[in-house]
Amino acid sequence: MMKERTLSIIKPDAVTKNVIGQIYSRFENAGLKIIAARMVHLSYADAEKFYAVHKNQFFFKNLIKFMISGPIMIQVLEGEDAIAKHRKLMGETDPKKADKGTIRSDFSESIDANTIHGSDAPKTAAIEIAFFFPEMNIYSRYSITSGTP
Ligand code: IDP
Ligand code: MG
Repeated sequence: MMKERTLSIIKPDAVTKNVIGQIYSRFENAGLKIIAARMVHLSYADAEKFYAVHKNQFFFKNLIKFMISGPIMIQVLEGEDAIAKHRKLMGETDPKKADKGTIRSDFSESIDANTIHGSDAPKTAAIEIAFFFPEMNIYSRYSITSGTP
């Protein structure tokens, strides 16, 4: 187990539904700390840049259109195994396949409007966090002296 950071995005469908707080509670109840946050309405160009790894996928255009359809809530989460913990809270990409009680099972309408993004590995987490937040705007609550998050 390791203290990690992950990038989490509450997508336009969930911001529209006004469930940011409900989703934040799930992070906190799972032991994850919100150490940076901002609301953003992405430009087409920035959404394309953020999702560049998917640019050859058939769903790319739809994904970009959806991600710029309204404001999103972006946060950095910190905690033990934050990446896997957050992915577990999210559930499968397709909400129809997501376990009951996961964010996507409870809030998502479709695989396109699937409520939440989460980094999938330490390397991508670092890249995605740096895309939205300079280090000076991240407020780690990990104590170096006690070694506990
Ligand atoms: P993830 O969000 O669970 O990590 P990825 O495979 O990284 O899933 O895909 C990124 C996003 O692209 C998904 O969250 C979803 O919004 C969209 N997406 C992925 N696969 C499909 C698909 O088969 N049809 C439509 N949209 C998809
Ligand atoms: Mg992904």
